[in-house]
Amino acid sequence: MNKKPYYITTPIYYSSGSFHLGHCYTTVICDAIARFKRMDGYDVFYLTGTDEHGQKVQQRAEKAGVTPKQFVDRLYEQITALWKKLDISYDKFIRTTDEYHEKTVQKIYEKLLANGDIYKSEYEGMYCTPCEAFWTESQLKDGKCPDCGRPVTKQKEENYFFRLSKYQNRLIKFYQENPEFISPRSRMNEMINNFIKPGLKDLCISRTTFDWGVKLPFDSKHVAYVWVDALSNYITALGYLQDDHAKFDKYWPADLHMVGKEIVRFHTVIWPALLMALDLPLPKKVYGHGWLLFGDDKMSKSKGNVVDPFFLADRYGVDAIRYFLLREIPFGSDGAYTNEALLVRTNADLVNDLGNLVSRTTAMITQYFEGRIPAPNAYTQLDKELITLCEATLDKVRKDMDGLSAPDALTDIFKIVQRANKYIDETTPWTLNKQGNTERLATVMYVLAECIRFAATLLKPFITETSNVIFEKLGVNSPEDFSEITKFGVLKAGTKVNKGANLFNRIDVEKELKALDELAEKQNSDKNAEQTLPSDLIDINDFAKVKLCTAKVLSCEKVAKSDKLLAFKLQVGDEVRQVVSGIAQYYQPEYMVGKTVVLVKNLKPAKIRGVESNGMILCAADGKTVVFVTPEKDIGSGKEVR
Ligand code: ME8
Repeated sequence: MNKKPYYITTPIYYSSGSFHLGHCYTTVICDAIARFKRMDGYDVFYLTGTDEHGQKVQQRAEKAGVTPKQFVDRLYEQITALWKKLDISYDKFIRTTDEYHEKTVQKIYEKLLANGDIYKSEYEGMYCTPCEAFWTESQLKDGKCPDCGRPVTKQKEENYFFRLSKYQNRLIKFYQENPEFISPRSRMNEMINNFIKPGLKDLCISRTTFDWGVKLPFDSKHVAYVWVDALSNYITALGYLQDDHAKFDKYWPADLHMVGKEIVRFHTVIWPALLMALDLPLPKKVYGHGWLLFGDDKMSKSKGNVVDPFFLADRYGVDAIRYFLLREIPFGSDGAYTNEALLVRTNADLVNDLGNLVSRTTAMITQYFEGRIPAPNAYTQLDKELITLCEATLDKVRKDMDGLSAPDALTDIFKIVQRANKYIDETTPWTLNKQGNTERLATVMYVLAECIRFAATLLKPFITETSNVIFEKLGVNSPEDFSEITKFGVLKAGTKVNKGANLFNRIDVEKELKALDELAEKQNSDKNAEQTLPSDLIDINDFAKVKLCTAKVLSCEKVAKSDKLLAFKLQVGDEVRQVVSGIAQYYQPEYMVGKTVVLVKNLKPAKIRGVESNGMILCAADGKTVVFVTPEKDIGSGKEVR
């Protein structure tokens, strides 16, 4: 059977700083959607990547003393390690420095030019470098960037422009005909009122003030505007305008561009207009999710309030983090991160509800039925209530996920878990055991094991590791799709369960919060201590690499055809060494004979003016003169200096 294609994208991440928990939000949500759709029978293509060009990257690289490419390579390593840690199942990772992408961006510019959508003109505007965005005076907030609140600079350039204004009416018509295109709905009004109604201005789509970007094929003094470069990734990754465009033919238009609310404007105004100009179909939906806040502020590197996802995942497990991001924040709105919220949520849902259900059930099957799932007998009305709930949940979760609401989906899945826990209290299996009512006890155990199987199957897209562990405990293979959760009664009687360790360990919230505070305090004081140190300091291990010792000058002569160089024969303990030193202007050779000098002993040998030199004589210099360094008393040659 031919599966229906489903193309989902995250934004491509800026490669100009490190990555924090806020960044993980978009990616984890898309991952859950992608995994859900795959299990639900779709042929999914999930794209993510990095946005590696632009002035910001160039500036940061300069500051770090590396080339822009070296700089973005480092961040690429970091982000792919992060996605691996968080078990992100992307099908492709695109980098805007990939050659195929750069070439295709050039072709896109050529196409826009050929279609008359690009023209050259002078531009003056207020530019926010961190956001790589031009603003008009009226769009500024208190004279600053309306998105990030940082100062903007006036920039004037002769540039190429995209005829964005030409697409204004077509855009409005498209929004009207596709009311689901911008979601949630509130963001649609925001776009129309703030950007479209005041009138769309043509867009400056080239830059000359820096060169870390895609060169325009028709004018190599200009590089492509990063947003055109970046937005194009959604089609270049599929092979658009390339020899192999099978994926483009299959997956475009995208089913879903998931983006943070601050970049909805780029995705719902500029991107569709560019696609119209390229005569391509438009994506089906752009969803602008809310922000993960820290305190009242957006979590962001520049605000210095970031939470390190590596640290959290190592400390609490990847699924605790995935679960928190997917469950805690009402989808579409902003949500605050606090350590306490994470710990409380983990304890309540993962330890108490899910962990307890699985450990109680596997323990009871182990105790009462020698670890083998028993065959059920006649179902009671109570059992049927649970069976109906299980069989109805996939449809509910599917609806939740169609609305892209992971919190609702998880709430519905956990209804099975909570109902099953309550069922244990209602049926009191320990009493049935005492009464010797094995028949009823067997049915209760079977119902519980099936409830767990339903819940674990549905949880697979969300908490990937844990659901696999649950299947190991149930003694069955982890399913690839949802085909076996339409009907109750799939588990085979006699299957051997493995109780094993707890899924999650209970966290002592108060103690843990204190420990986290102490860790944060220590980190801050370490950071402050680091900040007060000059950046060129080395530590003792660096110094220990340099081996210094005393040496006695046996002979000294001028190096032929050189005004500056003297060649020394030095006694270094038992060894005699030849060393060349540039002090001929300051010392006569005969003066040096018999003197004790300090030698860098482990310098790699070098040939200076054809003379081999094995070490370096230490000297002090003040710009006018040079003097050699000598021990205060005679101590002999070959003695360590430290
Ligand atoms: O915008 N809470 O990249 P980016 C929730 N390169 N989401 C957050 C967040 C927070 N505190 N901080 C960041 C870019 N994000 C461009 C995209 S696409 C053609 C180019 C989300 O690295 C942010 O909303 O700044 C966005 O969805 C993603 O992280 C990447 O942001």
